[in-house]
Amino acid sequence: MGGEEEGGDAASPAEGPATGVEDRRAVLLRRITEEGGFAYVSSVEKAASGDLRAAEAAREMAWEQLHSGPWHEVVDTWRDAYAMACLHVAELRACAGERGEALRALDMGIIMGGPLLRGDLDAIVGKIMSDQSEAGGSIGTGSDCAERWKEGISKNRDLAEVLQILPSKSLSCKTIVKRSSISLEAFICDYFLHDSPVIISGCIEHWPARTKWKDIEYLKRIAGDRTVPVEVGKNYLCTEWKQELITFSLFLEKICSTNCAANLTYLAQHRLFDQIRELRNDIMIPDYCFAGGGELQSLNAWFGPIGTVTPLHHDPHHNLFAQVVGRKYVRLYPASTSEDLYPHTESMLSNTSQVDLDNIDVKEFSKAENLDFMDCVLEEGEMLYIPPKWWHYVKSLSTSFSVSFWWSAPSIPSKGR
Ligand SMILES: O=C(O)CCC(=O)C(=O)O
Repeated sequence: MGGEEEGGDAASPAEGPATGVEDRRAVLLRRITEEGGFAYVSSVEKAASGDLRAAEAAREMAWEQLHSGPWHEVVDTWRDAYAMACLHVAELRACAGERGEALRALDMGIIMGGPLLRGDLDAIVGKIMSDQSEAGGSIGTGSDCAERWKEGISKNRDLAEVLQILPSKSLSCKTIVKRSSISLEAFICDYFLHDSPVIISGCIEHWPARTKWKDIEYLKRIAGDRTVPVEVGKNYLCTEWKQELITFSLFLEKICSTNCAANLTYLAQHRLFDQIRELRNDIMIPDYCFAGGGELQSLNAWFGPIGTVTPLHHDPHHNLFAQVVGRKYVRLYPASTSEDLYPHTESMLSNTSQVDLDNIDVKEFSKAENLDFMDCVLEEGEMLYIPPKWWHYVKSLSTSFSVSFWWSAPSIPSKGR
């Protein structure tokens, strides 16, 4: 995994290595001064001598900088500045016994902040979490929620029921090949080099996640008080769709109480395992992700109730998509069909199709209607290999927790079949 998590030394060579937390903070304050952030620096200096209001003010100033333009244009210095202000807020809140507020500030620093102070944020999270477990753990789940949770992950709808909630023509064309625990060599020769999708079963039985993530009390205990980003709404193309930051406990309750598509809460494409180390320990990186001698780019969590939809889109990386809890329907179209899938024209959405598979407008998108695709119900314990640029649409058929492993590999001419 990338060094960005370690909060290591990001000082420029001229500044020399900044090894301790005080050094890192001093280097950063110098850079912020160079950026003209005098008011921020003055607030942080007051925060360092115990002034919580000044710490909050510094955090607010850095937050404004993060939102002053497109995210990719925000300079690392201000992302690091945001993390530093979060650290001050968290330290002062923790001293005042406000554990929940302190954890929230730390998670905000982890999610939105830069890499320089990442190790420092993680260290304080670790300390607060271990103090809590010594003091006696978290609040239990109400029996209603526990019942609904069990039903959500265990109820297996039959095919007729499943077909009712899937796009038309689902499971009627070509299904994706399924192989059991194949060797890395077979994966490379038969699928990876041919840009060919495959379902691999029997490879993640030993992951602690397979049992632990079905236990709502376990999830609450290790992550309940942590703040996570979630998506709310039918899917990211809908106008009422929004993103929120909520505690993991509240998110689990929302999974138990979800009953309408417009209100779905989905923890989607989030680097949860960089943020919550205990969850990272429950999974392993499959050897298949080293195919092509490339580099692992990211591990993302996809966790939500029945009915979540990720609209038809493609990604630039190889993807091994592990279905850890529950089942999902996945539909794939080869990269070569791009033109017939009417990608959005604005750059932010150019990897997403305008075609709504749940309700195809055949007049406007006539070429999409009769395109060949491959699909499957990805069952618990299976992994699906999605080659780069292949279009995919995903719908959950139960409460579902999946992990995607994205990796890049030097481009190797694909061998068509
Ligand atoms: O599970 C989902 O909802 C979508 C997964 C996905 O798009 C991906 O792994 O790239």
